[in-house]
Amino acid sequence: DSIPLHFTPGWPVPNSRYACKRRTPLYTPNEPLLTALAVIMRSRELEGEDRSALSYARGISVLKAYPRPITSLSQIISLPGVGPKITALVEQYLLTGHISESDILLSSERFRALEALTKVHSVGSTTARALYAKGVTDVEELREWVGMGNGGEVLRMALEIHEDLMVRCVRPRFPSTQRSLIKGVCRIPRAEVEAIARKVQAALDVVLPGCTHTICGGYRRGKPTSGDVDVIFTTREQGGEQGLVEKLVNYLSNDRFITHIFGVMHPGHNPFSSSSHTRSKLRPQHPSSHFDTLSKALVVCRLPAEGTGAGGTGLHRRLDLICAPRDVYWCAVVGWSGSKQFERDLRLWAKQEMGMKFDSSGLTRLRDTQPIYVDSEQQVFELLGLEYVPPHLRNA
Ligand code: TTP
Ligand code: MN
Ligand code: MN
Ligand code: MN
Repeated sequence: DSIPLHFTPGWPVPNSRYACKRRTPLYTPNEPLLTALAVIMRSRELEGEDRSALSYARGISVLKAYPRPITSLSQIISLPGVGPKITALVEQYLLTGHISESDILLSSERFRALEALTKVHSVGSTTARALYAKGVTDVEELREWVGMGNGGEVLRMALEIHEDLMVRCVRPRFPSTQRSLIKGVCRIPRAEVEAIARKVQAALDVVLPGCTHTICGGYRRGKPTSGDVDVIFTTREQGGEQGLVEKLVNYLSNDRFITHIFGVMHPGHNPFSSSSHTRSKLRPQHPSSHFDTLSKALVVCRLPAEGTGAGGTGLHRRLDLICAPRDVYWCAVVGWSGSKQFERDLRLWAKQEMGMKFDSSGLTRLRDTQPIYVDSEQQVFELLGLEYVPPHLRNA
């Protein structure tokens, strides 16, 4: 791979409050500082303090686009999105090498519990807080709670494969003292992401010839490892996608590649019909499943470790399969490539500056809800009045 992942000499200082107007490579020279700030942001998310969390997310994202080591407050004081709170925290960090609130959070029982519980698929921060209030403070206690007949099918499944998804590896960017806490999901190396996508494409070739796909998410932004695999696919003919997600999931389940199905959804189809309404009330949905109206399946897959030579490891892996109609395919690709902050600001920019609505299910004019069809990724940026930003510079 030759994707450039670092700042290069002469890189400009970020000057826009919109992440989609900035260029942000994967690696920052200010990693320890940004990690400490991210702990506070995460705590705000876990506590449901969404406005505060978003404000941290914005400030951290702007600092992530700062191309040099931050050694003095004067470097950051006039950056957009960096307010007095973050400035004070950076000041503390520059003086002491620590941010005390982060250190306190990292050793707080509540933060650790909420963080551990939300690592279980389908457990969002609201659920985690409710569980904590009932005395459930780790995944083992969650198992016991579910064993007593609580929770639904998705949670039961999520616990079943939790250990597989959470094996003993550790996110390397956290210092060793924090390792026992922040055990991330076992990340997926690029070669395995590619092997999983090949398997999906081979299945598409059988169930509906002519389909194409793009691997999106962190993989597309150049990350060496991914938390899951995000495969966006479309058909050769416009309108050919009816029933395709089901066919694909059936095929791959019969093939014993898909091992668990967290959900298959069509949020854009009859959103107000009584049946789909009832269904979404009964079944907990992945918190991220409704940020667009595309048909999708959130599943777990597994490529055997030996014999096939296909690049598998035998580990269970999370896989998102997203089906986009031909005419919104490139919107879907942009919308699922991230980063989360880049996507937030694309939507905000479209609305505030262009009078348009953008998300991964399409681009529309707000004034008359007229859909705008696109046939390349570059065109999405053009229509939004933005300079093209390649995926590896969208790590905002
Ligand atoms: P994710 O797979 O959740 O994130 P990721 O691929 O960036 O990182 P990871 O390696 O941990 O999987 O989501 C895929 C993309 O979908 C994400 O990059 C941006 C978009 N997205 C949003 O726009 N909003 C959201 O709330 C989520 C969860 C994702
Ligand atoms: Mn979760
Ligand atoms: Mn992903
Ligand atoms: Mn995903």
